[in-house]
Amino acid sequence: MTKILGEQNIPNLPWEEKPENCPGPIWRYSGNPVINRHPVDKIARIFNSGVIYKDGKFIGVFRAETIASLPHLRMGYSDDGINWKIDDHEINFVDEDGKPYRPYYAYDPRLVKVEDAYYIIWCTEFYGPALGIARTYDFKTFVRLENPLLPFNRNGVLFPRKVNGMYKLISRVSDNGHTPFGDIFISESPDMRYWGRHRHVMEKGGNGWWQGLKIGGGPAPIEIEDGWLMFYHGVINNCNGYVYSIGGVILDKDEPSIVKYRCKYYLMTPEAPYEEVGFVPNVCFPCTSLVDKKTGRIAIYYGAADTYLALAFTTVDEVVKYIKENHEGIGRDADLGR
Ligand code: BMA
Repeated sequence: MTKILGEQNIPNLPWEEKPENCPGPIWRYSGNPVINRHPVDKIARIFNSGVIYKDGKFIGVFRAETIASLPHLRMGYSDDGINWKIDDHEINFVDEDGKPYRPYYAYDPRLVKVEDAYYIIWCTEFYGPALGIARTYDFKTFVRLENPLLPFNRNGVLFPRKVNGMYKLISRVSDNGHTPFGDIFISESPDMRYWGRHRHVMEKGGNGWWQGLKIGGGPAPIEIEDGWLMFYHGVINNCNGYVYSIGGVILDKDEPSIVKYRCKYYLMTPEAPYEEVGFVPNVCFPCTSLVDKKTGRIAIYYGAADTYLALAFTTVDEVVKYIKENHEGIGRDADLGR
């Protein structure tokens, strides 16, 4: 089995074996969607969301959209990662000086444990879309830190540990709207406050068209013996609009701005009815991958059609093999990117 570093044992990770007729390396949970429309009073949809395993249970930081279509973050709790009890209120942040802080909007949260703290990184309003970041130790007090990067920016993802003594943050430079471009960049910080040494990680494009318009980070990278296994989203623009698929890449362990292997095929693309039909059709948007270190099983939580939270499965062995066997070097991906 591919050696997995830095992850935990999750004996109750949601899981189903691969069905026989599955064409790709990722398969959908047969009970999808995990969270359906109108899960809580005055909430129309929950989709692109962060999930973490803590003390034998699952904690979610959800992208929830009100019935006025305003996105905000709210928490949920689950014993099995499938049945969720969702808060009836949004997360209340405080600033570092203890004053209440309420982002005008907040969406696409990633939830990452780094050292003994849990970080939420989301898209926030900062004279345009930019990355917001907050820290919690207990999921009761959420301290919003100052925005790490300049606008316009989205899809911020922290690495789960320091690399060469520095915290690492993936991001995707964007515009003020639905961004018809975008590559993945990485920045580093000694203290989660000052971010610099920005480098280019990987570019849109390649021989196939599925990631030809833009790409963006997904769940926090998983540390394996070959480097950092990372799922991301790739977007094609067709006659009906954008289509979001899930891609896979392995970044260099010590210098993650270098791509080692990148899969030329998508790992999963909208094909199920709940991915093809919804508030925004044809979207698979992964924000979480939970790994059971003992078995190598991976559960991926992804937003489906900007309407549902859905779940898919793979194993570290299967997906790493697939990425390596179908590697495509794209543009200057293998460079340091500075
Ligand atoms: C992106 C983000 C995501 C969303 C996707 C598809 O720009 O806003 O939250 O899932 O578009 O609408």
